[in-house]
Amino acid sequence: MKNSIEDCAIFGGSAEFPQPLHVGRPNIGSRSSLFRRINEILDRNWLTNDGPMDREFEQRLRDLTGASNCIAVSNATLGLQLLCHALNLTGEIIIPSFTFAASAHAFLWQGITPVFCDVKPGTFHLDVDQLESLRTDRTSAVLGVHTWGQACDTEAVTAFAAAHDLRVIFDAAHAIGCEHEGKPIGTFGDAEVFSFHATKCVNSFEGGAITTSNDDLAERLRLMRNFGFRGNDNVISIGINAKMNEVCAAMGQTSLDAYDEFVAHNQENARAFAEGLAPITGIDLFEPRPGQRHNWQYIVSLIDEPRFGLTRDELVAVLSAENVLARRYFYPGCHRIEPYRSLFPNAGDSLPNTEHVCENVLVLPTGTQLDATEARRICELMSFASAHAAEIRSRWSDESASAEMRTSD
Ligand code: T4K
Repeated sequence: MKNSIEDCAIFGGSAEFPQPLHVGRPNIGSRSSLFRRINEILDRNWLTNDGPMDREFEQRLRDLTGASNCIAVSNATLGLQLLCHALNLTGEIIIPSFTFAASAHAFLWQGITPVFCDVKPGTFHLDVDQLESLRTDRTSAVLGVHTWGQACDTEAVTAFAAAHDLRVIFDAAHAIGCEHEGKPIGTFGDAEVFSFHATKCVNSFEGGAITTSNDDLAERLRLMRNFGFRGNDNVISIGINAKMNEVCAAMGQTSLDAYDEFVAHNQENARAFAEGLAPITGIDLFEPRPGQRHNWQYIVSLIDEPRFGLTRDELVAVLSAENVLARRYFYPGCHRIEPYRSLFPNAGDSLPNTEHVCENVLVLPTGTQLDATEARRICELMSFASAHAAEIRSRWSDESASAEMRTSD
C-alpha cells in the first residue's frame, strides 16, 4: 500500500507486485490431462490433418456454441481469410476500426479493402446507423466484432446485409462461450470466427474455429483448410494450409475441460474490480449485459481524464512501474496503423468515437494468473493514483524541468 507518492515505483519506491502482471497471461488448465492427450497423439502416430483430437475438439465446440458446423483452424486470422474465399468476397468489407489489427489485415491481405466504421457512442461496437453511408457498389460483406465477448448488434447487421445481399461475418475472437439474447455466439451471420490464441479464455496455444449453420459453406471451408483436397490425389478447389494440429487440439480440449473454472475465476476477479473501482471517479468499467452467459475474459475501462485526474497513458505509466502491465487495446485504432493510415489518411475525421475510445481505453490483467486480492490491490493503486494525480503530475513536471536544466548545463 502506498502512503505517499514517494512510495510509487515510478518515483523510486518499490513495485507493488514483484512479478509483472500481464493482460493475456494464458490459462493453463490440467497439465496431466494435456500430457495424457499428447501421449495418446504420439501413440496414435497421427499428428495433424483432421485427426481424432481435432474432431473431438470440433464436436465439443459445436456443443458449446450450438453451431451445426465447426471447422477448427490454425488461428482466427486464417479463419477470416478462408471465409474471404469460401464466401467469394470481393471489393470492400465494412468493419469497425476499433478492433485488433488481424480483423483488418485478414481482408486486405486477400485484396479486400476494409472500410472503417465508427463505434456507436457508449459501446465498443460497430455503429449500425453508419453502415448505409459506407456501402458502395463494391461492398460485399460486413464484419461485426464481438468486442470483449459482448455481441455487437447482430440483428441490425444481419438485416442490413440481407437488404443489400451482403455476406455477414462475426469476429468472435473474444467470445467463446458467450451468449446474445439467450442464443450462443457461434450461431449468427453466415459464419463466426473464434480465436484460441494463448491469450484467450480457451487457448490451444495458437488456434481458431469457424462456426456456421450453412453446410455447403462448411464443406468448402474444410476443403480450403486442407489445400482443396477431397481424398487422396484429388484437389478440387483452391486452398491453403489452415489446419489445427493435434497438439493444439489437445490443449484446446484441456482448456475446455476447465472452461467453467476459468470463467468462475474471471467472474470473481471482475466482481473485485467492480467493487474496487466503483468509488473512483473517472473510471467507467465495461459491464457485460446482464443475464447473458459471458466469459469475463477482459477487464475493460475507460479513463475520463478530467474526472480521474490523469490521462489513460499517465495511468498506464504509473501502473506499469508497479508491475501492472495494463494494455491500451486497440490503440491507436486500425485506421491509424499501417497500411491503413497511409491508404486513408483522413479516416480519423469520420471516426470520432473510435478515436475517443482508443485514447481512453484501459485493459487490466485478469485470468487465472490473478486472484481477487490482487485485483483489489490494483484498484487501490488506481485509487491512489487518482487521489494524488495533481502531486504526480507536478512531480513529473519538476523532474522534466530539472532534466532539461541538466541537459542545458
Ligand atoms: N480478431 C480479434 C478481435 C482479436 O482480438 C484477435 C486476436 C484476432 C482477431 C486474431 O486472432 P488470432 O489470429 O491471434 O487467433 C494479443 C494476441 O496475440 C491476439 O491473439 C489477440 N487478438 C490480442 C487481443 O491480444 P498482442 O499484440 O497484445 O500480443 P502479446 O504478444 O503482446 O501478448 C499479450 C500479453 O499476453 C503480453 O503482455 C504477455 C502475455 N502473454 C502472451 C503470450 C503469447 C503471455 O503471458 N504468454 C504468452 O504465451 O495480441
